[in-house]
Amino acid sequence: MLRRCFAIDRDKPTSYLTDMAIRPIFETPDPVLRQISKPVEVFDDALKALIADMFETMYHAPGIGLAAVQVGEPIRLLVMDLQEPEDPEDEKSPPVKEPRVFINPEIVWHSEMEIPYTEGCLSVPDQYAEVMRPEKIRAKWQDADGKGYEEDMDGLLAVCLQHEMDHLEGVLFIDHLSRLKREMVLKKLAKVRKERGLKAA
Ligand code: K1U
Ligand code: ZN
Repeated sequence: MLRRCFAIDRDKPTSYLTDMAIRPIFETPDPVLRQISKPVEVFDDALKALIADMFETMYHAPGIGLAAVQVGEPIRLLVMDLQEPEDPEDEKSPPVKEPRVFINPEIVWHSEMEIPYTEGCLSVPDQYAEVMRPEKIRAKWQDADGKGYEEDMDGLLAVCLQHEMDHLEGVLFIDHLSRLKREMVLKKLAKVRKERGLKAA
């Protein structure tokens, strides 16, 4: 079910922000997640409305990233907000909101050096596992108006962008695990789902 809500500033002439919705997130093993997403060619209000819905959906989940295909739209669009604590020394300090949109993203360079990070995914709910990825990347992308950007990234920003870009190729973080680890994660997921089903009954 979609929850409709109003924009914060009702006087703003941004019609696509006035009727944002939390969309259902597709979960593994749904074949929707295995599609190859198509490039975005039209930067219109419908695209901006989808972006607004994706932020609403990501913050509600909650998550730090979301690819359009996860809400059933196989286009090369993803949103992110790492929501890192204001004070890096104090995990409990309020998160800094930094919403970012990446359209038609490409990795133009990556380091040889790979690092591990314990990843999660809203399409593999409540499961976490260590994935190795290049430590540093240089990415280029477009914003919601089609303007181009290029940036060097590392840390969680680089990890999350690579994870979200995998979604555009129909790849999930569990695909990076050994068969044994992947089966363990999927078994745990099935157990959690069964328990939740029993609790809901
Ligand atoms: O489903 C997704 O693609 C979103 C995913 C992004 C991600 C997380 C960790 C490493 C790489 C990519 C998530 O947001 S999972 C949930 C999560 O990590 C989180 C949720 C709330 C607060 C902080 C983190
Ligand atoms: Zn994911």
